[in-house]
Amino acid sequence: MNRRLFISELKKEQLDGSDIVGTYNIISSVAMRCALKGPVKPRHCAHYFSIEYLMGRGFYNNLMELGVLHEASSILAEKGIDINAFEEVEDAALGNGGLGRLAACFLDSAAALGLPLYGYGIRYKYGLFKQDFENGFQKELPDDWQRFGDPWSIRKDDESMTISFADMVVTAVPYDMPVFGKRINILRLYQAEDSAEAEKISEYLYPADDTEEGKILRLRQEYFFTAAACRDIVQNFVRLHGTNFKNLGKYNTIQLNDTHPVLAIAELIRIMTAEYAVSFKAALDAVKGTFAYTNHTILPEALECWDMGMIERILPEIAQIISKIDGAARIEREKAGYSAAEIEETAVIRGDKAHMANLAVYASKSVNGVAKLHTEIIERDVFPTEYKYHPEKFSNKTNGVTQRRWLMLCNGELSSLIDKTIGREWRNDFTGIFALKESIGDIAEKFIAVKGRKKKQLFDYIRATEGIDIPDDMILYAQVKRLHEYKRQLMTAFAILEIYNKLKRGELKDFQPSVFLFGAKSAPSYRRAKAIIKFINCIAEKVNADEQTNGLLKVVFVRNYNVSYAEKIVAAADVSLQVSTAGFEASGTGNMKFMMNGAVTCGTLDGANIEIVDYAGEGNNYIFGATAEEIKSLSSGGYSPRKIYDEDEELHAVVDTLIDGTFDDCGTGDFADLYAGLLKGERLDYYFVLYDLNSYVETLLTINEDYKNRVEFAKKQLSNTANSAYFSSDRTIKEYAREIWKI
Ligand code: 26W
Repeated sequence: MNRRLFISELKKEQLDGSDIVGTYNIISSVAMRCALKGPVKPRHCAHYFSIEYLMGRGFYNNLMELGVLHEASSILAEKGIDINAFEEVEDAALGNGGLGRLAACFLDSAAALGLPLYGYGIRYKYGLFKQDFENGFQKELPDDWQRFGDPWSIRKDDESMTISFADMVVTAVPYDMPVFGKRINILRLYQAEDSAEAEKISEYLYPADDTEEGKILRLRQEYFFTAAACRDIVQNFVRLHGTNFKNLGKYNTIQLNDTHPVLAIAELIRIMTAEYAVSFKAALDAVKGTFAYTNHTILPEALECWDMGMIERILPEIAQIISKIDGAARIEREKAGYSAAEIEETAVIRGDKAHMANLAVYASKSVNGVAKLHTEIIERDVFPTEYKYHPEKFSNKTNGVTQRRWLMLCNGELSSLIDKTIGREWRNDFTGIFALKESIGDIAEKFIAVKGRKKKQLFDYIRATEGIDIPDDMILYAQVKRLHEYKRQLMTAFAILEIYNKLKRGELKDFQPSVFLFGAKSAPSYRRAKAIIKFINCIAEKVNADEQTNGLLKVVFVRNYNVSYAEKIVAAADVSLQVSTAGFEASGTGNMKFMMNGAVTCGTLDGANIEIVDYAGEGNNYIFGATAEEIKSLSSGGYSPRKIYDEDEELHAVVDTLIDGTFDDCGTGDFADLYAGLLKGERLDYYFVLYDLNSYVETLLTINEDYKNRVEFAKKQLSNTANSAYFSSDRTIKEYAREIWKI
């Protein structure tokens, strides 16, 4: 980046502080002009295929990565403009949550490490909906993120591609978004054009796939971007290496982010066989050396299976190739001695369904989970046969998050405290953060002041945007993540009610004032998740209004939780709530962001929580609840939530608030349905909410007790920061680059 050029260019601009949008576009465009020497794709690189990228706001992050955030801030100040004014600008929310945000962190880390990693995805016109609450219920509003312009992307008309479906032809127009770091990588997002029908393909993120046309639209999305990306990669390969596709995997790896881009496997074969006269066998071999697959969840509904009939209707050639792959796999496995049952269990096509995870596993050179426990589960339970015959394919790559956005950018105060304590080297190599360890006692008081400042900033923001007043000195517990039953926000709601009832009965002497903060969006079609949002909003209303206790206990559900909100919350939180049913959360990544910013984890032994506690120490975190092993054995029979409900009157009372009129679900019947999910029907309390509730409440009360010794508690918090290097996506990307991509 030519910083002098940026500074001299920016100074020439006429900036009008009252025109936030105009100024935002000018600054961003100047930065782009100065930064983009037009990075050349190297001969040997890795590609990341993801149907979502949760990039968040680019402005501050990009200026920071370009090393001009400070200069831009002072130039603007001279012109009477506060650089924080651009907080108005929307996030680029082209993703739902974990898997999409991970993709963004990976691109950031690869660029920072100087590794060539090129992202491919879809440029949705409307990203993840904006969330509002109406009478406590979630309302979805369209996210018109391009309203402020999109100065950080460059449209490349000359590199457009024609993508053919049986019933329509679509133009894929690439928009290149630079990813700044030691090298500049590119996130290439395709926009569908050429007809109203075509434009629908890139109009909305994840169409509601509970309808037939929703499913077809999603299938079109998955083929649309992967076909364009494959063609781009093949064109580059042929230009650099000719048409000897045996070498394709030597110079290119394509990392598949979950099952959504798996059609790329068939498409790449189609391109080689249809356009370069490569034999199916040779194309299949080339593909096997090129793809790598990451699994991000064991939830059955996420392991996509597509009707072959549906694929045949819009992508007949692809359907044919999938059938040929299925045939080749069956023959190969029979020769390798798989039993008939094993051949069926691992089949690419089972019945009339294309099993995308099995296709990915068969045709990839690498399969990885995203945390140690998750990888054990996919090896043992999800792909046991493939693991038995090809263990060398499987590996763990524990997730990570970029400390540049999730510590340096969002918590400048803690970052400068670290600078003053151990110098600035940790900013270039995050493993240096470990040096903080021996100074924890010396800087505990300073850390308390920093945490207090971040809390005050957050509470001021909440007061201004939510109209809710939170006293600065409250212990801040945060549970911010997508709303899903397995993440158990409902269990936190019950725990809060139990604590509230104990306070009302005067049982909790010297209780440290506490505030529970929730942030979560529910999928629009997910009834129970939306019911839990309403339930928590009812609890917040009741608890916050109770004069007898609201000096001690508050509940806040912030609206439209997104990446920028997360930046404020992770910096301010004292306690990170990570309470998923053990065995369900593949990894979690919010847990790592809180750890870096000096929060203790109150959590179950699930996903990366296990590794966080390993690194930061059991004594510096608060673990409770059933283990994955216990849950697995309890799930096979013998668990009676009704028994717990009948025998524990405090628990009974809080669960009954769902049906005893304490709270009003406005006649939707949603609360009764939550109650039924726990105590009626076939899958009783499927996520073991009642099983873990009491140990959860005990753990929260222990935290409250420990917090009384604020300095000792601060040392626990700081120990988490000092031991967080492993959870940087820099470490994760180094593992992918060394062990899978060989770049
Ligand atoms: C509606 C179909 C569907 C269902 C689930 C699509 C995608 C999913 C997954 C939950 C995708 C996802 O975001 N998984 C999350 O990936 C993160 C990054 O690896 C992990 O940290 C989270 O544990 C995992 O839930």
